Amino acid sequence: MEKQAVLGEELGPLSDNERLKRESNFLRGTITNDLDNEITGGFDADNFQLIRFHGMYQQDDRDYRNERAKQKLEPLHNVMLRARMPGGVITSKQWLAIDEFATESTMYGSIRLTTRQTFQFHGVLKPNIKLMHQTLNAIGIDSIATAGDVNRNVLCTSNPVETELHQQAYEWATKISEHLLPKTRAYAEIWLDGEKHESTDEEPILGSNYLPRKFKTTVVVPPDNDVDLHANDLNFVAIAKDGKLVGFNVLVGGGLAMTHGDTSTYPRKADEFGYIPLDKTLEVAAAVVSTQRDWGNRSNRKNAKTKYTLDRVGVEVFKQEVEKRAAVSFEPVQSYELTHRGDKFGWLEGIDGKHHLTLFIENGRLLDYPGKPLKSGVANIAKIHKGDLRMTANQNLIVAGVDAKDKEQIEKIAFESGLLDPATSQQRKDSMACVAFPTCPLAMAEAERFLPQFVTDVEGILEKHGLSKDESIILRVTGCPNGCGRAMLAEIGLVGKAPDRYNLHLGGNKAGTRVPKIYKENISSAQILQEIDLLVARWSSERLPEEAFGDFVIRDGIVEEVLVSKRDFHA
Ligand code: SRM
Ligand code: SF4
Repeated sequence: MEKQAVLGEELGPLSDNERLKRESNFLRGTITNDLDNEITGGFDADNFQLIRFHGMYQQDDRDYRNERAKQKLEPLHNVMLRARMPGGVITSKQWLAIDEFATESTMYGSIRLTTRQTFQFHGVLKPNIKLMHQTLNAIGIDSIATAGDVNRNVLCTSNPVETELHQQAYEWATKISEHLLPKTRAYAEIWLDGEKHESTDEEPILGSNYLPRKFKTTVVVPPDNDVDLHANDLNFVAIAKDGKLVGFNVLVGGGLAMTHGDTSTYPRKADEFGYIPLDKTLEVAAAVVSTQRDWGNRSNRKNAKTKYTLDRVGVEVFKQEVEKRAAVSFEPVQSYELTHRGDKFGWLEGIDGKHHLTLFIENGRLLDYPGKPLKSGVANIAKIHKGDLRMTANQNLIVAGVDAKDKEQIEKIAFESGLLDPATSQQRKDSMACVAFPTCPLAMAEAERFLPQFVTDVEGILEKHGLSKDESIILRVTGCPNGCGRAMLAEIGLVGKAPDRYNLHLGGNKAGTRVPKIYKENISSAQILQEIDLLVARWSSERLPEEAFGDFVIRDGIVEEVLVSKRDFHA
């Protein structure tokens, strides 16, 4: 490749992650040695990072960390696994197998649906790791590239059978995922005992040093923005003619993470590059990835994502490079509108006469709770369900493709296990949190465990100010500024700073096209509730007809609108 002034590896000394990728022999490292080492439950420094490219993170339960340290024991190392499920589609048979593995072979026994349309197992001890991969492989699931500096699980607007267009979009999400996958055989060799292929690997798209940082892709079917495209590096927005997919608008450079106190980091919306016909999709995907591969910052990982590359080199320059590499000219963006993000709960009939039941799963955590056996409920549905299941980017689950005659039985199981609860408010359905404590090593404040009671308190505030039960505010909590719960696209976003301390952001919109601005810094949950009480009182009495909370706080000048993320976000 011709040398560019903007090459990412020329921006300063390479980060240590670049060394370990280079020395890893295409992601193999010495993982197999560590697997055989029974003295520790963990992986050594480089392998600790390398297992991420195979879809796993080393963790320990933070509730017990101090206790074990006092007893002079090493932390109880285990791994979290994240599966690769483009578009979140999983069959009933696959579900029953993952349910059994979670029950029998994980410390927590749960299945956790994520904000990126897949599931995680938490608490897998070293002796069970190979068993886990082999169990998944036997049912056609892998965890390749669901973490690490690669293209992650490709999202697709949920409920693809609603129209033919959704089905086509889902097929593209799968194709893009396959196209951008690492080609190394390391995964099969290490976890599936595959044959060794010494130094035959080539990575034509990702490169031998893989990407500078994680990379995220979506396929979106407007007007639904359930996948929150502005959180993603690369987005394909479906454009249809007569109900058939003809091409995509391409948007590049979204991302939500930031670091407290570091103004060189910020959430950023994706930029519109233009429209492409369908047959250029894979070329454009590869060209965006390879441009970011070559130009992304390989010195400072805090500024390494595509959003920062775009701001460093300029959107036009990046776009022209993509055009050159993909041999395509972006046409003007075709008209589209994003209006909402929530899932459509309850039953929905598809074009093919099949029925789809969307279940609300609080925080995406499937476990058997006293009087609410949620996880068994889904397993019992899977035992009789002939269609498939779909995980949504809002951490919910769709029982898809149900025949009319099976509806009653499925609904009965859902009611009896607490998966369908008529008392669930719209506010709860529109609230979401990341995992945070006890498993996330980066958590600064509670999120998943904090959300249920917090929502109850917010429900009380809405009721007190006379808002109807159908009204809600998109409320998201994220235990640190990495933003996994996508608080940086919420109407009210809480970003963890320390135990029971959060930054309070206001002003996102229903469509997910506006980043909320900081309103109060480092306050307790009790103070946040007081603030919400005051704000909801004003919203309820002063708003325009149908005006959403996020729109009201901006119109009323309570916070300023974030127009250009970097400049306005920190101003
Ligand atoms: Fe995330 C790191 C959980 C979606 C931005 N994320 C983590 C880790 C793996 C912590 C770590 O690095 O050790 C968390 C594991 C917690 C646990 O115990 O399970 C974690 N992220 C999650 C999940 C499970 C949250 C959830 O409640 O569902 C989501 C899994 C998605 C998936 O299936 O692939 C998840 N993470 C997100 C999102 C939202 C999205 O993609 O739509 C974001 C913000 C969007 C973005 O990328 O800008 C996000 N996670 C991060 C970051 C910050 C990246 C950055 O640009 O700096 C980190 C930390 C890092 O990469 O250094 C992170
Ligand atoms: Fe962990 Fe922070 Fe992500 Fe929450 S936002 S899961 S606390 S990394």
